[in-house]
Amino acid sequence: MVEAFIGLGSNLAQPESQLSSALSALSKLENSNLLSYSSLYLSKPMGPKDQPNYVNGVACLRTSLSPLVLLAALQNIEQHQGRERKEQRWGPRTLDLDILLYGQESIQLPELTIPHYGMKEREFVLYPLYEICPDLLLPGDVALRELLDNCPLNDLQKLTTSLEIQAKTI
Ligand code: ROI
Repeated sequence: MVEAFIGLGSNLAQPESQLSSALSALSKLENSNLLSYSSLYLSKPMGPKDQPNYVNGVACLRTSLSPLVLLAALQNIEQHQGRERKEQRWGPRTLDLDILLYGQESIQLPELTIPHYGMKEREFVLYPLYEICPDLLLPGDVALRELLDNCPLNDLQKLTTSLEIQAKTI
């Protein structure tokens, strides 16, 4: 079993509900336990500015699914929640689920890069991640705290939405 961190994001079709449903789906994933998840955060769009603000969060999953099987499972949840693959690359989306980290593994495949290529500069990933795992070390012994110290908040706001998805207590 490894601990995988998943980034969640949405800026269409009731983003907070999208993330709540996605967390619920993650809690039911085969061969996996949802260990914890962050608060939801409101963030300014990275990329084109003519799109709604995003709601972002991070979840920690303990899983025995391989990285590619986990990726397929996440894509399945995205599709189920109305994600259209033809959406423009940096455009709005109903639900984005990214594998940020998969244990201490570094993976470079055409369809999957871990650690996620943009995560080290994205406030909407680093701050929620810090909330659930402040002592986290990324592959190469990079401290999350260091990355955070170099990452401006960029108007990131923690939302007060209360989520009621059952995470496994360890
Ligand atoms: N911007 C924010 N704030 N949050 C996201 O999740 C997000 N996802 C994306 C792009 C378009 C890069 N911008 C984003 O895919």
